[in-house]
Amino acid sequence: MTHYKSNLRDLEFNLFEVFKRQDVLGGGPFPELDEDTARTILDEVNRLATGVVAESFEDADRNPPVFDPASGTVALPESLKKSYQAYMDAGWYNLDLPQELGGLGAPRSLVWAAAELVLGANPSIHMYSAGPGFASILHQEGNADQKRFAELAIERGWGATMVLTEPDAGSDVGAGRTKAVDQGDGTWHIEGVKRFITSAEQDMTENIFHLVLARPEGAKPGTKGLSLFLVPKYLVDLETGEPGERNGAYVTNVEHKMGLKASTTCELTFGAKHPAVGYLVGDKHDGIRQMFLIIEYARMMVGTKAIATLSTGYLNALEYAKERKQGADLTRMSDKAAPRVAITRHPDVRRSLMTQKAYAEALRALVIYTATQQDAVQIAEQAGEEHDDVVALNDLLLPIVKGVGSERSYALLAESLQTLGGSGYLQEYPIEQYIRDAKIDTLYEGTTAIQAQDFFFRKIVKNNGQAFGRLMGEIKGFADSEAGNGRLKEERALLADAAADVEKIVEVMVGDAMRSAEEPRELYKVGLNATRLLMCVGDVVLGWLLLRQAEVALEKLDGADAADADFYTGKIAAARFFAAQVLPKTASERAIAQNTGLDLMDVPESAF
Ligand code: ST9
Ligand code: FAD
Repeated sequence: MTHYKSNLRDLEFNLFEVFKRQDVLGGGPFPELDEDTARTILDEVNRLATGVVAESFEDADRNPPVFDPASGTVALPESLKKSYQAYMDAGWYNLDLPQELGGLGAPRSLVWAAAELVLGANPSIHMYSAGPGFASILHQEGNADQKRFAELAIERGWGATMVLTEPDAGSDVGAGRTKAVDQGDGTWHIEGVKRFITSAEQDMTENIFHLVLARPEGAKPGTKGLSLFLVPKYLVDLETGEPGERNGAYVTNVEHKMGLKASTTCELTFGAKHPAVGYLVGDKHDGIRQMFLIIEYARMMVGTKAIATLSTGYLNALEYAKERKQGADLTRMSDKAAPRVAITRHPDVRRSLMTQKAYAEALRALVIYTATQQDAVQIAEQAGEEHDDVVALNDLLLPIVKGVGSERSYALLAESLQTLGGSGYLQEYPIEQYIRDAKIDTLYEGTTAIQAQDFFFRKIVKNNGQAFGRLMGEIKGFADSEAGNGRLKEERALLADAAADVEKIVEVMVGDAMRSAEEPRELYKVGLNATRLLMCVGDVVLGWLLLRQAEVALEKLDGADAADADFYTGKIAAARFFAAQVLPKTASERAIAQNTGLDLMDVPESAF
């Protein structure tokens, strides 16, 4: 038994009962992957995840990687290496690689369902195993030599990193000072110091390649002056594939962190000892666009990691609550001889457990729903059909997956811990580690504030509200429909009210943004409300997805066997609970947004 409690039943419910992935499997770009094969893959990944992958989760936290400053190397704990090797040997990193690179080219809905299992079991294993994925982006964007490099990287199992952050360039990537000097022979020398680089050193792969944003001498300021360079740890003979000379990119520090300790977070120094040779990706200066191909994937990964952790946190809490007896039933509180009951009988524990369940399952549905947009992109690309609409919807959903997924999961993991009382605080149970490991999800790959601004300015305003309008149209259409056949009527009304609230918040913010053309300070109001909007839209989307699940569950409840009946009853209960207890909160958020003034911006810093 490991710490990890997966929820394969719910993943399959989303894939096959709600989002009907069997309709896209077996055809189009996925001719060889039918529903049975997809279920077998998930079973197998689940077996690995709950077994050997999860096995090193605690040990690698208590005995984290050790950095040797003299050699700039890191020794990972043996337990983690075993989990990594078993996962790589099983080959499931291949799921989303394109077929031309030896992958399965599976639909993204299946890819992210499988990813949830690994990310919930041991997130650093998923991150260390990202080399082939990075290589596929290099293959897509690179020149002929870089394509060859990418093929070698996959064949030989090299690790990889994404390298943006510097001490003075975190959220503000465009402030980066790392320099690229053209050597005139097709190579560049990279000079500078990057920090917080995940997986930049480890002792599990024969090579590591860094994808680095650096500014060519004389290039313009900001993100648009950055170019993307391939900087391998060891230079490679492209004919033989053998790593040769050590390149001048060295890890000069490994951070000591709150959680996610198994994953190395490194300072990476270029060109201090000897030149760090880099190759301009695709021979063109288009770095920020190229890097965002990786960032978009990584943001989806971070959101999925967060919700996977909440789900196992909830299931651990639930198991404990069913066993733990404490106190009498509330209705017999004055009867000192009344039998002691399991804490699941206490209304407040039920409130907490159902909040955890509703969010964990709604967020899982959000990940799979978003992934179905990515399936649609894969299908349209193969058919050569126009697919701008689906891309825009996927883009709109990404900050919700990342921003809302990470914030809600972190907050609710505290509820999971609370369910265990004082025991939750002990390392005997996994929840304190879940909380420490999940905090990073609100921070890296763009903090929540950055997700919120991306959501409003880029995904709503720059898109002229088109994707947002379509999403809200679908939600309002559902609210007005007969979904649930009369049995979800009140919940649909609550959804309609909440949808109207978020539309009003957007209207207020667009008004503020427009007025800022005349009065620049009005833009502060947008900044004050951006995270509020993201979280409110998140709740509306989550409420809608739970009600869609409840609609399916209501249809299937009659005639279901005992286990399924419990599952579907839980679905309906979670949707009703969320509609009644969470959705009405958008009304007060709307009132706050409408009343937002500039007072806060006028408070002197010295008064804080
Ligand atoms: C990090 C890593 O934190 C943590 C974990 C690592 C784990 C590694 C494993 C991950 C797996 C990866 C697998 C590989 C892939 C597998 C594939 C499988 C087949 N969307 O608004 P502007 C672009 S890393 C798309 O003016 P500013 C766009 O090109 C560190 N593109 O921005 C745009 O031009 P245009 C993470 C976007 O004011 C251009 O940027 N750090 C988007 O110059 C400029 O846009 C961060 O995330 C977007 N949403 O800069 C930094 N947004 O407009 C957070 C921008 O012409 N900070 N572009 O199209 C930000 O995001 C800032 O908002 C900023 C602002 C830097 C973009
Ligand atoms: P800052 O940008 O200084 O932000 C500080 C605070 O100010 C935050 O609350 C932020 O939301 C807020 N803030 C900043 N700017 C604004 C604004 N314009 N509007 C509103 N609020 C704002 N980077 C990589 O390149 N590669 C990696 O592999 C990688 N892995 C990481 C792993 C770990 C464990 C950690 C901790 C970080 C990692 N990072 C990586 C860096 C990570 O992406 C950054 O930490 C993150 O983008 C935030 O930057 P910062 O830490 O400099 O915070």
